[in-house]
Amino acid sequence: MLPGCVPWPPEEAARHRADGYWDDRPLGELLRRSAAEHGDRTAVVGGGLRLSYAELDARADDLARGLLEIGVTGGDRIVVHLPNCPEFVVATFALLRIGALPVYALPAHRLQEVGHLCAFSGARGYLIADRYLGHDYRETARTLAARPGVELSHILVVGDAQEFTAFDAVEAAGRARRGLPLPPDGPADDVALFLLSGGTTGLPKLIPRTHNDYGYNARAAAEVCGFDRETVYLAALPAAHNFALACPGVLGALAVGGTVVLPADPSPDESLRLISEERVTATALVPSLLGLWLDALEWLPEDVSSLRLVQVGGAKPDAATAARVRPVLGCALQQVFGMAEGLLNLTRLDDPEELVLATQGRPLSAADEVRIVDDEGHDVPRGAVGQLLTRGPYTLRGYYRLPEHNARAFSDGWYRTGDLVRALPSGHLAVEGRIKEVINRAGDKVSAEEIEEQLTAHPAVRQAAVVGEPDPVLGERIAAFVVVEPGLGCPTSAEAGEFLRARGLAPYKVPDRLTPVGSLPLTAIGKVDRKALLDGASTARTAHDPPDTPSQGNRPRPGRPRW
Ligand code: OOB
Repeated sequence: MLPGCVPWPPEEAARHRADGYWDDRPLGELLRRSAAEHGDRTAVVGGGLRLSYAELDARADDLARGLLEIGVTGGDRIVVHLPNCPEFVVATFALLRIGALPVYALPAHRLQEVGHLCAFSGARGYLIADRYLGHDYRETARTLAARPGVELSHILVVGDAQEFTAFDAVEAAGRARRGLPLPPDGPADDVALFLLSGGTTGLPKLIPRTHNDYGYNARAAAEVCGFDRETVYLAALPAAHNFALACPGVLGALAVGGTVVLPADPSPDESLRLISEERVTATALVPSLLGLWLDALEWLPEDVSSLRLVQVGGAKPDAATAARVRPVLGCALQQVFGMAEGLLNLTRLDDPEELVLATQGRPLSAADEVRIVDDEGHDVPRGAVGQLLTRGPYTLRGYYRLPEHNARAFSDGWYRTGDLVRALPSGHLAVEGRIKEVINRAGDKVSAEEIEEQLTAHPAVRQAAVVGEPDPVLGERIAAFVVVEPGLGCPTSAEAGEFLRARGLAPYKVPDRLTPVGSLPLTAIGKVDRKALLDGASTARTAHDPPDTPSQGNRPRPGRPRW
């Protein structure tokens, strides 16, 4: 096991093998098997390309050999910062095949997040697109490369590489070495890749996912969703996120010989166009994006009759939006309550409609263990709300290199999710809230602590507290309360946003609203009382942000969601 990662206890690992959950096959082989079986079928469509399984498999091998040639080796961490494009898939399998570990950054991440990921993971490589949605990733790479503590030996660029290494050139070098053997696979219970946590602490934590656990995750999710070689999966959300990567997502579709369609941008127009052109059968959305699709379909003439399944997750959809899926999209809705840490809950295709509409699903695996506990850690009576704890064959046993945090977040292998849920007699869970200090803004998880730290870096801000307040479109929006340094003026929302973006913070983390306060309310034990701030905010809003004032900040406009 890679140092800094926590393995499953040997007896549990043995049980997961004996019960058939772990198959001891490396993830890089998933594509090899599908290529052997479905070589001529289309694996990936995107970026103007249409790759068969045989082509995709060969490109992954070429890149693997090219990476070895430039000195990338097993165990190296490579931060993958790509939008949804065929190169994302090629790179994923190439890295897996040489035992290098992808660390998946989201396309919206900027210098702050990527700087942390590179330094914390000890990354040797950074893989980017040249530009995407107006952002030049080479500028980020340039700044990063000059930073102390970041040791990037390889910066690879898809597109115009400028002074960096061209992805295409590395692949071409590998193509010239076709036939040379690739290194033998490592043990399948070792780490295959890193996902990012939704963020309860200041900066994203790294979640090690092993070949065995992630392979099972993708295969089992594909089975529950009825994926097969006829499946055409549209990755409308970033493939770097667990939902679109393996729940069942890109990996689940490729495992069964289906086709993965990668849109050029996340707008509903592009996705809906592709659904009609490629006869897409399944996709995954966050509730806010689903809302945009449903609205867009009122005026876009696209034919979505090929759709069989729309998964909705990442945040809880409101009942009215969930109920519109079948009449407007003409397909089944599936609610998915998942987390990069592991546990996936899904409604089943044959569940009664009331469970599909009103719950966030039940655990994927018969081997998933869930407990719902009160503040003292005692199991609540059936049907009562409590914190969800879980362990199982694909839920992590510890974050990467965070022993102190792990001591709090886990007990006896149980992961404390920070989510408040209620169980129905059927075993389905309804998400009722959360105790972790995370804002779920349109499915993007934002750590309150991280934004507070960033805001206090502003010279005029002495203290800051950040809370999520209800928003009809985003689910929650980011409200910041700041205590200003005596004698200095409070920055406006727009100025604070400008300041944070200039510091390299991902745009989706910029507060939607900023309110100056004389002091921060405290709880009895002296913590910032976020509930009091929220309650006060509903009154304060009339004073600072009348409802007819267009919202400052970064509310996504229809047609340009952040995901
Ligand atoms: C997914 O993963 P993450 O890691 O970005 O976020 C996990 C957190 C959960 O702990 C929960 O707080 C929230 O996001 N969440 C939901 C939800 N799905 C996730 N809250 C309410 N209702 C839901 N349906 O978000 C994720 C990973 C895999 C599949 C789907 C979503």
